[in-house]
Amino acid sequence: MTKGTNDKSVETAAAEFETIVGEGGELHQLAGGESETLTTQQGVPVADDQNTLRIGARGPALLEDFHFREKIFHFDHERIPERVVHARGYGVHGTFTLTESLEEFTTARILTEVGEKTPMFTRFSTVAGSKGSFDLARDVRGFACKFYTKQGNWDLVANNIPVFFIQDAIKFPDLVHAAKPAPDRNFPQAQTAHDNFWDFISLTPEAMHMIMWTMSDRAIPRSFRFMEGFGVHSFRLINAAGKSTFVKFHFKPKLGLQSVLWNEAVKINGADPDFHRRDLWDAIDMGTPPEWDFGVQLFDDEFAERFEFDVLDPTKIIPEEEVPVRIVGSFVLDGLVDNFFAETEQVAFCTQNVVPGIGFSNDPLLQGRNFSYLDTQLKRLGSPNFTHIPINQPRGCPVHNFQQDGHMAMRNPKGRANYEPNSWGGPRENPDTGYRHFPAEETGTKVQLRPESFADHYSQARQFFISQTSIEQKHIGDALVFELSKCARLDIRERMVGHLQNIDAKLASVVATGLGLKTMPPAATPAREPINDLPPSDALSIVKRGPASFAGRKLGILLSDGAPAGIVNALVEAVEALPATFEFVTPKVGGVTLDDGTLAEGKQKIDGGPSVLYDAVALVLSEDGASLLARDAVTRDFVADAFGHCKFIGYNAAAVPLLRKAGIEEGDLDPGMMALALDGDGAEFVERCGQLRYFDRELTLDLDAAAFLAPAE
Ligand code: HDE
Repeated sequence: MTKGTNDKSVETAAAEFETIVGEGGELHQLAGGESETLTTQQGVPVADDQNTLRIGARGPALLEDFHFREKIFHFDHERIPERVVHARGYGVHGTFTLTESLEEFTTARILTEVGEKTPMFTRFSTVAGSKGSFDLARDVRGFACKFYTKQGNWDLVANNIPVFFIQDAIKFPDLVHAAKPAPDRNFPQAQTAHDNFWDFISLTPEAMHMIMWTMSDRAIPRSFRFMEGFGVHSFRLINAAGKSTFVKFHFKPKLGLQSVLWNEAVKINGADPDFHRRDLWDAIDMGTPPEWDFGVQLFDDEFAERFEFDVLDPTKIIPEEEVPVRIVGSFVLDGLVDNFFAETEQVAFCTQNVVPGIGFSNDPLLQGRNFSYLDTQLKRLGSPNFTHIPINQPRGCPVHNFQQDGHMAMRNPKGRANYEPNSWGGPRENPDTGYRHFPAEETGTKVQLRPESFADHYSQARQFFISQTSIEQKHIGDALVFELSKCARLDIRERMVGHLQNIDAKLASVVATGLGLKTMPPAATPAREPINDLPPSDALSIVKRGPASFAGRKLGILLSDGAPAGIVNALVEAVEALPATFEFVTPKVGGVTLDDGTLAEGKQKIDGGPSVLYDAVALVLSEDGASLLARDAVTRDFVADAFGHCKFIGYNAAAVPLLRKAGIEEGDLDPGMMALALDGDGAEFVERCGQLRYFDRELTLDLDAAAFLAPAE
């Protein structure tokens, strides 16, 4: 740390001040309530930050006011271009630990040194929305990781879905243009439920597998903490003997998988547009940081030859049942950023950032990405020296080279020589430890041609669909009906149903019925006949990989004055033991007085704490409280939504009138509803909440379920 100004002569409200400039150039606050003296960027103490310099109290401003000029100048230039995709993101720090060595396959130290801890930074994101869009858009989530290894930075720029929409990078601008707001009207924002997107998709059969994923609940995750991550492409691991093994990377959340319902997502976006980032912040802040297992699927050329699909095709997975995911490490994300802009906004990922022992396959999408990421950073961060920004600097190893100058250079090489080889000294290449590209043999003619082995567009889409539980299949159907109902053009809707017929007859018929199509459109002509008997894979279902308990989730406890303290305490105790969290939702944020006289402080006033913010709810009321709240429309919505979203609902006897006013009659009570009569019921209720939701309820509540429940034609 170097000290900046320290001038005690200026008369300010706080006499003590000190500006401490850290090594990274950051300004620090003084601890302990002392205030620093405000200074200009030049370090000059500021005497008045409330009024500009002018002639007379009501006169014109003076150019001489350098502090005002500098302050406004800097403010005017605060914005940088947002990312062209993945603009809305949230980054946190963490640590990767290796538990099993992959020395047999790679020289990458991060994958060979068991027990070694590697610092990392992860940025989660949505793809289509702008920086200020809402968190629960139906969208792919970015899961980009930068590992600061001892051999340099390794970026694994992953998503929460293991396949992609397109097979060739040249289609990326078209895909993104089609998904983002239309160029004339500049809407809709952060959603794919519009003509342009489905127009492009319906004309792009290779997208069908990805569409199954994005229409599934994977695209509306409950939290970043409950998501898987996938490197998508086949990469290479290269060992000391120069042998290459193909690899696909996987992250598996220790909390299990979980998503919300679509109707819930829509409402969360209104109630808390920052739902995901707040959730991550809170989890880390409360000392319950999320963790993931880190796994690899390893396979060789021989497997690649015999696998039904091309391992270079990014619209295909390799089912875990065929090549198991080998867990070789884990990572915990437990560090909040000090400053969002400095870290999350300025972090620059690049698929080409690999370390010795890790290499690329010929996946055409990966090859295109390798070009795009470096390019985009220059536009966004404005200088080739973005690697000098602290969040992008390697941490585990030194950096020595003769790259110099350019805008904002922070790190020019010292000494006389700025070239190599030279006779003055300085860094030289190292054939032993330096990065070596895998010497793959390639021959052929220059062509612009999609390989024949990429021609199957429906088989894995079907495999994904049949791997889902029936409620998840219903959600896929619902999502397609919702999205396509927002398309004004009938031909687009029909074209999509034509594709669905090649995936699953039942799905096609449910969607056709849901769209009110009078006749079934003709099936799309497949480029290659689909394989219809791929076995289902349990790994593809969220419900089958759901959480084992309520740990990491949140209970909303609705309280009124006079609510029984015994039941409340039992719930709180059961939740905290997991650990999970709870919030008291009260008529006024000041809280309520329980029947034992204790004050239960409200975290949310009922109007700002709808049940969509919680994984499960408990209604613990006094008789007076229940009859009062039963008159309140917002409170009724709280209950009706929790019921409609298949949540587990605990209630004490006094709360029954509120249930009735929310439309829940005696006959509607199901195993997802639990009476809390005794103090001990709290633990049993929280145990029951360990299941994701009581999904059976959905079939009785949704008119569209009729088409879904009908036998296939
Ligand atoms: Fe990206 N992508 N992408 N992408 N991508 C970007 O880079 C691109 C693709 C992914 O939090 C951009 O720095 C092309 C697949 C994530 O900062 C840009 C293609 C996957 C992030 C870019 C793809 C991803 C990006 C925009 C097709 C999953 C956010 C800003 C060939 C494996 C990184 C930036 C962050 C960001 C290009 C396809 C993941 C423009 C050309 C497949 C997680 O460079």
